[in-house]
Amino acid sequence: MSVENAAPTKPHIHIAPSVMCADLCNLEADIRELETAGIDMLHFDLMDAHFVPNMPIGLALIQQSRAKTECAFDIHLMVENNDFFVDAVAEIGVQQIAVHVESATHLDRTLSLIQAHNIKAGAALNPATPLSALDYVLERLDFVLIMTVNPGFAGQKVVPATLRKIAKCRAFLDERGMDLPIEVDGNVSFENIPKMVSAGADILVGGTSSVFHTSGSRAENIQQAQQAIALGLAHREG
Ligand code: S6P
Ligand code: MG
Repeated sequence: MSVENAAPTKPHIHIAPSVMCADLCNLEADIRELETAGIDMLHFDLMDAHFVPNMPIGLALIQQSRAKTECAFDIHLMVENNDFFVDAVAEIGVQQIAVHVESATHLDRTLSLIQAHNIKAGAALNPATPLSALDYVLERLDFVLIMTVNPGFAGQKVVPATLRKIAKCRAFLDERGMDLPIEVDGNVSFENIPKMVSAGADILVGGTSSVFHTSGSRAENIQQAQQAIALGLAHREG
């Protein structure tokens, strides 16, 4: 078959379970269950109780988890001293780090620092932050993280405007010739996944409203999330 006639490959949509929503007293068992269900990326929310008023996970937990799994580690920094935490998680061995544009005084420098560690660099945007905040760091980005709730806590309801923001972000990147993955985080529920994927999301952070939903086992929830992804992709492809 010639290359022209080959069927287009479906985009691979990642589900990244949010570790702060896992059973933290039995985390190793929880990670095994997620891996068995096909997960290959874990999302760690690193908060300092200053940038956001919470602190569910610390560096020691990330370090101990590193020894237990081959999954890619996706670190979401919600801290004031970004560069300190970038160096600390780089030392542990992680694959991607997102830094909030609202907290980074020297965003370009922090993104460069992440990439200097050979780690993928992402910029995270709060719901109210405009996409234009990305304009002068595009060359430094490996992905964009669109917050669909205000950061700090699991179990919140999606901020409605962020659903159209995902589509706007995809158009914004396309217009600038940037084929970057868009990660979405916050109330990525079974109901919201089709809308988010259809709008252009590539990495879905799964929390209490999907992967860790109390209505099913981890495997059942991941299967349900995958069905929701298929609906979103069908809509995306028109
Ligand atoms: C929130 C954090 C998120 C949450 C996730 C929880 O600050 O960045 O990663 O853990 O949003 O998911 P859910 O489905 O409970 O909103
Ligand atoms: Mg997060």
